[in-house]
Amino acid sequence: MTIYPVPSKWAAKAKIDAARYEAMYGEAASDPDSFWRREAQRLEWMTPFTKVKNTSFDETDFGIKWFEDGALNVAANCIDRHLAERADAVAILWEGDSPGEERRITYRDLHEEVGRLANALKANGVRKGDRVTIYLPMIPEAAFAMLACARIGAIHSVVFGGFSPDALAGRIQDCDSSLVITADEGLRGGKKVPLKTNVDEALARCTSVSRVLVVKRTGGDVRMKDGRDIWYHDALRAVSADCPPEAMDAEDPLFILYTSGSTGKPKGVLHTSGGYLVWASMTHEYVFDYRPGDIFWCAADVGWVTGHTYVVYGALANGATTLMYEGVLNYPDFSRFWQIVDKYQVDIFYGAPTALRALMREGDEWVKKTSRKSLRLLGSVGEPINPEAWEWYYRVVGEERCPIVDTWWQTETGGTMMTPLPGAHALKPGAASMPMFGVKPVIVDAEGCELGGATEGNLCITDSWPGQMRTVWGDHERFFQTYFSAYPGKYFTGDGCRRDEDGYYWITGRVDDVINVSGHRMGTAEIESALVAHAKVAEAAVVGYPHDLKGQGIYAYVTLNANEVESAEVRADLVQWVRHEIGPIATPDVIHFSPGLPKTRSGKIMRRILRKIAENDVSNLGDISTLADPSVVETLIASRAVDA
Ligand code: 6R9
Repeated sequence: MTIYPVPSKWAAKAKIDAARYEAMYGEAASDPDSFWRREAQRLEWMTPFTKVKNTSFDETDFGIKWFEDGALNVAANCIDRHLAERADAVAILWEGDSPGEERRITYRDLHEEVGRLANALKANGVRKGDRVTIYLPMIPEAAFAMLACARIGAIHSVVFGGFSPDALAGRIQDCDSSLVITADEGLRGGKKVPLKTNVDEALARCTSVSRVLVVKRTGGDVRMKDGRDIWYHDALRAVSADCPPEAMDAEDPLFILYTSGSTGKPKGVLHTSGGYLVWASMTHEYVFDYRPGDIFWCAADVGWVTGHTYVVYGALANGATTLMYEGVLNYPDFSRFWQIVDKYQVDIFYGAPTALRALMREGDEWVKKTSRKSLRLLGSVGEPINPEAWEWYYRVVGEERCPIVDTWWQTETGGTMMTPLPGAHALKPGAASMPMFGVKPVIVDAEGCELGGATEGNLCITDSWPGQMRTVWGDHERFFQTYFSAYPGKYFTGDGCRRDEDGYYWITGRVDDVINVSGHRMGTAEIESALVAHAKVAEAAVVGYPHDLKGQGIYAYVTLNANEVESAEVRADLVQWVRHEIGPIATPDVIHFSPGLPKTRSGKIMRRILRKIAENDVSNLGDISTLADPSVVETLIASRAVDA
């Protein structure tokens, strides 16, 4: 394996060099109060805090509070604070789905847009603490909506535009949103996404919603329900732009974001105001070595946490110019990303391995016909990056000039937890590398014993950091059970991890029943419950398997009801069904008809065996003697070739 030392230019100029990393890491670990008191000054507080850290992962006095007696407003920190110096600087650079469509929103514009929308929310009955669901494409209004909620202290829940009406309804119901902000249609790669129609379908099941604001994006024909639906531009016209920001306690909720876990329905991950914004701002600055004036492009959708923290909150808290792209990587062609980089002279590009693999497959010419000279730093997020994709990113996209920050983190962690810092750490392709300030990782074995030195096991974090989620919306007990009960006193990430002889961390992937498909996180249980909801399905078991492009693919074992016949039509129907139930991101790659599933005598499905068969690694299935009917395994192996 090649190791890339820190280039001397970076060591000399970066905000964080090796010595500074050691000093800051050390201080954050040994004296968190003084470290975080200082870092929190990057924000403007309406009421200064006196207490810094008040956290415990132990069951008896469990609780997570940061800066608890301080007050601030997140939107004011992302907008108003910058007006004195940067009112005319561009806050959001928006590139539409089709080349040639663009918008430039200055901080002054942003202040006006957000103030007006905040007043419109109030005029439509939204109060501090109320929940607002945002179901929008990647248009500036998505950022306006998030910030308008933050301005008045409403809690936003952004639902990715690719989710189905069913998935949307579940998320609206779970947090009892009173208002939904959507658009007539989204636009991705020239194709229309029927957002408003999806909302209509979802709301047939949601009683809590009394208002829907509809942004006109495509002008497509949509039905407006009298008394419930209002055009966004009409709502804004009716109110003033002057909306003083609400003073929020540091621990007041900022947003809920639903994410998949290993069991049950998606969890509403709750983030609060003070700690989250300190973490978002600090990591955005140090990880990307952000400098004022940089054009920063995080290619994630705001429907995911990466979009929350780096398209919106971290970038705007730092007064950056954040690029927001509505479209996809191959429209009109596979050069699009790099054309956008050239068009706006992007300095920092942050994307997902699955996108890089898709681009890599198309050949270097698409990249090479662009300049990319403006790029200084590249980032990766969402899933482990395979060394081959890393090398391609480094050599072809970055021309060996741009360090790559491979940032490991989770919806739950609020922002980057591990990464190499470009001025401090030599790069090892595929390694999440080193912990961020304040992050104390440990690797434990199945019994929870901490393992020292070069080792491999389950990744836990032993102490709180400001960006940590505070609870699962509506289910604090589930929060504790999910993350703190497996290894008492520690936060369990759900990821496997290796530490090498240099102390570098390598994320090996999920060790629970969560799979990562194209950087999208999904619970196998969710897909299973969608499958069994189909009239012809008796039972289903879903596992991940290695997929060249997606990282992991979705492999579904399906047992049909006794009177049903396995056929290509049923298979196609099941695939459509899941797409309809959850959304296209959950499309099964393989449906393997299985007359029986391998189960223990107590009826537990042996997923380990199903994973092996899906991976086509059947030479070593381990002990199958505990199965109720071991012959099921032979049948599955024999039928794999036919189905997969
Ligand atoms: C930010 C985000 C979290 C899961 C996480 C892990 C995987 C994310 C990674 C990575 C290896 C990286 N993951 N970044 N694995 N290297 N740089 O993606 O949040 O959607 O909640 O997913 O993604 O398995 O546990 P989220």
